[in-house]
Amino acid sequence: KEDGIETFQTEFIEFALQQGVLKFGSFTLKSGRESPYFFNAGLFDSGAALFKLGKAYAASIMSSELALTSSSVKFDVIFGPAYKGISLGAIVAAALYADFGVDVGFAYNRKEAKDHGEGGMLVGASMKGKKVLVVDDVISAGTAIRESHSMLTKIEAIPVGVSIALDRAEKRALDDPVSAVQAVARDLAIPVVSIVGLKQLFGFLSGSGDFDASILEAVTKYRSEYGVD
Ligand code: OMP
Repeated sequence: KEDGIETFQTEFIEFALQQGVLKFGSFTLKSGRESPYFFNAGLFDSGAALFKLGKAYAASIMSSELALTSSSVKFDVIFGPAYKGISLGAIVAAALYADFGVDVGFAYNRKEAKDHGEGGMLVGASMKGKKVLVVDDVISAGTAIRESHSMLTKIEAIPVGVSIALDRAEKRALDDPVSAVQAVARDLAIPVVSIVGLKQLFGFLSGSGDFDASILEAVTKYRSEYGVD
């Protein structure tokens, strides 16, 4: 660990750059903001990449308050919201077992109800009355995660945390004192654990020497406009 960044975090940023998951340029976000960087988790698109990604999520979860001991956790089931969260939730559940001996349930939802077969919107482990960890890719404004939370509450599951790869550490509105992730944690009263946040990402970029001054400038500007430390 150096400069407040853990080894698994540095490795994760290097890995995301190498995979082309983390890109610099000009991107329009779901919120409408123009961002100088974008994290496209869909480009973790091979067996090796998914294997490493699962390990990075598992490491971040086990080094957070979501871990009870070094081989047990505070949740019973992982929920992966459709679509992207489905594969993420599955690899995280498998990596928790492989690397830490933690065996939790896994469930996901469909976007459309099925009218035949087993029916229903949910697949996998039952979540009613169970402590649930939501696994997703990125939080910007926090819209997607709030939707998952209200769905879980409706089916009487107990959401106890959120695990994401990247916390963009952005305010929802310019006069917000807190980031969207901090607002989610406060409003839903659950921890949000990320593999990395914009702060670590920025520290990595500025310390590396591999990036154009223009990239650093654009990220610095974006961070001072929308970011929260
Ligand atoms: P919020 O619902 O605003 O928190 O946005 C989260 C979603 O935005 C993610 O699940 C992605 O679909 C998308 N996104 C990324 O994947 N990567 C980014 O770097 C930024 C976004 C985004 O549009 O904000």
